[in-house]
Amino acid sequence: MASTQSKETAAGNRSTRAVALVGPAGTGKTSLAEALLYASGTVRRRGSVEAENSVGDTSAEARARHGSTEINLMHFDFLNDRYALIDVPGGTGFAADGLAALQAADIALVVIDAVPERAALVEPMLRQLDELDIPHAIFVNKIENARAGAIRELIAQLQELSGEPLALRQIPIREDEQVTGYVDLALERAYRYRPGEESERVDIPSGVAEREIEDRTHLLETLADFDDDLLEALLEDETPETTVVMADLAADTAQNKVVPVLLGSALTGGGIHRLLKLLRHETPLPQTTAERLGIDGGALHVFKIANGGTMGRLALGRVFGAALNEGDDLVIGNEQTRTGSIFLVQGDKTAKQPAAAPGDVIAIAKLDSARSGTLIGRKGVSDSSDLLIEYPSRNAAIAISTSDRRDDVKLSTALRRLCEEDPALEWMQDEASHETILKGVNEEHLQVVLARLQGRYGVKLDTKAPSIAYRESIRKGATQRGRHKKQSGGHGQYGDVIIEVRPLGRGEGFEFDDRISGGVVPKQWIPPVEAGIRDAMEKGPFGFPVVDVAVTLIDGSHHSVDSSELAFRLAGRQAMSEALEKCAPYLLEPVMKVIVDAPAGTGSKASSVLSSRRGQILGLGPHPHWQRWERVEALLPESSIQGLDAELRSMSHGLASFVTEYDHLAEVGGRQASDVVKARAEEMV
Ligand SMILES: Nc1nc2c(ncn2[C@@H]2O[C@H](COP(=O)(O)OP(=O)(O)OP(=O)(O)O)[C@@H](O)[C@H]2O)c(=O)[nH]1
Ligand SMILES: [Mg+2]
Repeated sequence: MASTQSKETAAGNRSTRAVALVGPAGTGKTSLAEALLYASGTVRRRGSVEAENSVGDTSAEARARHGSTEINLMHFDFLNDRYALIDVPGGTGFAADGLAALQAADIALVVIDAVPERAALVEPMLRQLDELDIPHAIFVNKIENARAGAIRELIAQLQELSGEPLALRQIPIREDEQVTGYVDLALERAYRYRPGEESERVDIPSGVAEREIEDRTHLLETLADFDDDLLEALLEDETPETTVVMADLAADTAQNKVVPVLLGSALTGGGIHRLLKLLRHETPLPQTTAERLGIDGGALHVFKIANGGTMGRLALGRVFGAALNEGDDLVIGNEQTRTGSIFLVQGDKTAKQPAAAPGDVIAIAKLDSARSGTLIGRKGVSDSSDLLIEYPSRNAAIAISTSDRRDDVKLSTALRRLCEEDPALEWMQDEASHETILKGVNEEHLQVVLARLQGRYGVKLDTKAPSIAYRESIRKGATQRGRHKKQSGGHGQYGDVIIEVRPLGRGEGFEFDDRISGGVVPKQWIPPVEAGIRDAMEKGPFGFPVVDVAVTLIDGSHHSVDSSELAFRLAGRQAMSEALEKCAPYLLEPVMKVIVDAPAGTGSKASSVLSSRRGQILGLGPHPHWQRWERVEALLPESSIQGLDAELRSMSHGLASFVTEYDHLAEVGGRQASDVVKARAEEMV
């Protein structure tokens, strides 16, 4: 079955297969991409992330981190087929960059460490691949360092986490505490790694013979679950043909029924050739992926807008259906547009092409109305549509301002471009605090965004923690007169009001009415009195906006010449400011509802973290949908969210995550309140 796929593509109907490299941070995805480019003869020298000369991770931020901060696109040819690589960052703050691209891949390679203790890290990705129904294989990297027994333990753990049965394809051969080769369980052949070269075939060492039989039997039984003929053969004790086993593996992987597991090393090149062969035989064609995505009639799946390179704005995407030529008519929404210049991308290098083959992953210039997460249609053939992509919640925020005010315009242009290329990033102008707020997935994400703002756009920035939206309210009522009177030659100013202030229930806001009779405050000056009262409420006695009060204008007086709108506004403001001081004001803080998802066994630790941050735990129990996970719900002051992400992750091997939403305002008292009020007073000086 797999070989027919390749023949079809070789016979002129050439199409490119797209492979997404995913998995936890630092497992070696970018290194593996490098190893694949090298093994396929695409690059002559194998660069490395450590030496900062890899094809991927070329941005200043990725180089500095020695880890990916955005997706890397690469491609290579192997035995007359073309493969596109989409290398997705593993870091939690950056993984969202690959979400839209991952959906367009024909297969995902989940790259993991050969360390059983870290198996749990891969669970969220396995779950996501299952939800999206993306065929995938697992590549156990850094195999040269695997300790004895590691693979056996790792497979047992992974099987618990995987929705589909695993098909372990290889078992390690060890010599002197080192993994030096493997036995291929499907082919029943042994190979010894040769650094930088294809592995050489050797005899199956006697030491692994017993395990080979056991694991091969398990592999065959797994495949037999989906193949009645094979099942029959096994029951009859017949040895199945290798071609049958290989065809089953290819078909079952492509349909996401089984998950093959391969071993190797991106560093030494061990197992890479075997991996290339798996990609050749097991990766479905783009037509299959188009069906999975419901793409009819061909389209361009745009998964990212890139503004960072030397080419200006580029739409990165994958071609489905027929080939795409420069100048072809496309449809985005109701709009028609033409395909601009087409480029193949190799890390930070772009090569112009007259046309893109089906399945190619390309960059297109001048597709101004293209957005990431869009399926662009072809004129007269297909419509465009938007993809549903769930981006992670933005749990970190920072307030930024330009060090030099002249950079303000540059800053807003840069922010617009950065948010366009990174949907996990958001910026807003906070109306109450007048701060420019950047919101990102976590602190690390924001740090990289700041580095990009300064490095790529040359904007020098000052940063601080965003202000918390404290409010104040009153405990009791008061009656207060406010008189604004000025006699300074010519026209004087005169406004005089008496107001009654009383507290309202939480969330009732502000009410104003009047009981003026006989026109002591003429009608046209009552709205200015209300405006003055509202002015005073912008900064109450503690310096924060006042909420939940009612005010009645009960009396006052005016002057036939000197009274004016302004005079009454100032009188209203003065009366309200003085009244509030007498009304026993108190401080309110925003409280958020927080939902934490944590791996089983860490839920109670997560709730202690929340309690220690003044959280009120609402519940701790099993996760409603995910096995082996727990969910903690709590109410937590907004001021306690800062740093929560890092703390929760550090107690859960990086796995716990949370979402928040505004819940209510709650009274703050004691030391806490006086600290806030003091800080506010200093800020207002
Ligand atoms: N020993 C050993 N080290 C490896 C191997 N592959 C990668 N590394 C090292 O692991 C580290 C991380 O490699 P990367 O390729 O950057 O990992 P990544 O998965 O792309 O990481 P993120 O982009 O942060 O998700 C680097 O120091 C690599 O040199 C391997 O096969 N063996
Ligand atoms: Mg990487």
